[in-house]
Amino acid sequence: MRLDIAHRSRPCRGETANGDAVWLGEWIHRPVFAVFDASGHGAQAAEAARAACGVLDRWDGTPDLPALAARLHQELRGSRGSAGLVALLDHPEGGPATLRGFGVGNVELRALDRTISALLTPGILGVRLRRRIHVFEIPLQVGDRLMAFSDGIRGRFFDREYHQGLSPAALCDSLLRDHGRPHDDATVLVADVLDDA
Ligand SMILES: [Mn+2]
Repeated sequence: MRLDIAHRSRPCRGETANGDAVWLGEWIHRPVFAVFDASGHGAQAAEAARAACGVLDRWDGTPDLPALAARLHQELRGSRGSAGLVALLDHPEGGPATLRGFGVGNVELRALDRTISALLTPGILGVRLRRRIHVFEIPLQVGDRLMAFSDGIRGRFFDREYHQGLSPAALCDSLLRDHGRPHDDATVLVADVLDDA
């Protein structure tokens, strides 16, 4: 099982610096994606989002999500702070595939045509975070479509009609065009779950 991922991000109207950011990587053969939405917008927000991505760049790949959340919280101290969602595809040999992750603050994760329970933890990385974060585990099937987005994307776009014929990249473009709020940085990441073949 693998993920076909596309993402788009743009700053709010009147800004060149983007306080949202996407990070993609691989930890010990597990694909990982993250979306950050730093508080506010502009240069300081962009700095916080960059700092969050830097933490992931330096992470050694240990799939310990509470430890990663704690590290993000610690390293973002003194910055504007950031909402963030981090998720990885766990696919043990012969076992079921699972998307495992956490979200702090307002970065949502939804699936097309099915309800998933990607429960978020309230707080702001770098500003306030409860001791126990919620780690979600979502069983995945080939054909699933996942969407992670910052609060600069709003609206109802979870019915199949809207998605008809759209690749992950085309869907990202459509969502920014149709559902992006002009006065907030906006980011969307789409991941289709595909067979290895
Ligand atoms: Mn935002």
